[in-house]
Amino acid sequence: MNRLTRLIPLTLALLCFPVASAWAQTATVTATPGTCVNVNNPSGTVNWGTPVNAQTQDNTSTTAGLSNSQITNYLQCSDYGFAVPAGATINGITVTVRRSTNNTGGNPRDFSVQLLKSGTLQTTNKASTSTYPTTLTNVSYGATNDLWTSAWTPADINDPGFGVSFATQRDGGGGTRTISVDVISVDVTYSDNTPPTVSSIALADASPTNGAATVSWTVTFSEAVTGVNAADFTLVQAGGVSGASIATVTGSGATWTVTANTGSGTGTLGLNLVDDDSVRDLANNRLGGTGTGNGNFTGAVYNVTAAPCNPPA
Ligand SMILES: [Ca+2]
Ligand SMILES: [Ca+2]
Ligand SMILES: [Ca+2]
Repeated sequence: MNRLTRLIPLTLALLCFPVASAWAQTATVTATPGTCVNVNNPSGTVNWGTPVNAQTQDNTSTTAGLSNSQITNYLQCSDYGFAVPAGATINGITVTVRRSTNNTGGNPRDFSVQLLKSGTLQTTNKASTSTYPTTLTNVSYGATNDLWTSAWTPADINDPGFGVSFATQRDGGGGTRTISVDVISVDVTYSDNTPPTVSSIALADASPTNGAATVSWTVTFSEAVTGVNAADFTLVQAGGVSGASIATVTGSGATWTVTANTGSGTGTLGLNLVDDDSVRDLANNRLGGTGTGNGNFTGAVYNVTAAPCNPPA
């Protein structure tokens, strides 16, 4: 058998069996910090100006001016707002720093690139010896399978004290070099085999409805999901209510809002989620697990009433 004929049966086997479903589902989520501040670096002396400028990629940077062989204090960014689901396994962390120098003389470069766990500096330092370029450029540290020699739980990643500590140095003298950092973003890669579920479908408006033309429900899932739209819901009209219809479905992450026109008549109006497997978590697990119907949920019910008539003047 030549090599090609050996490969064909293997290729067909891979095409014919849904082996991927047996593998861990993974997701990579990206965030920018809610907080960036100066923190004392025992080896450094130079503060970062306007450190909040490192919170957003907008070509507006925090800057530090380094003369001779100076070292900066730590630019520490945290409060990334991650919402990695409980039960997930953290696989890797990638830090991306968008930085530049106004002049490459004296080799402006990293002093330290470290992670913060609950605000505590972790020991692994991924500083590079590469000279910064003169235009803002992204450089990444870590990988989708690199934990920086620490153990991480979803709670560690979601903690406001999770973040990055960054400092810069020069190797030589001559003039002052202005280092710029536009943003420090973080990617977290995790495995998640737990399907999302509906946690609640709650009334967002007053009941009885007292003549309201529209009412809304707040739909809360067990974790962030995508693929939520009007086709995932049915209205349950009872009593004398008729002609009700779903108007809008808005939201993101774990919290969504469904708004319906109340139609006409007096009675009750409920909202149910009907699982068609379109709703998935960020690791592509289907609502309630693979299969339609296993993620169904019966929501709260409004008493639909007309506004009371005003007494004659
Ligand atoms: Ca910026
Ligand atoms: Ca999940
Ligand atoms: Ca399902």
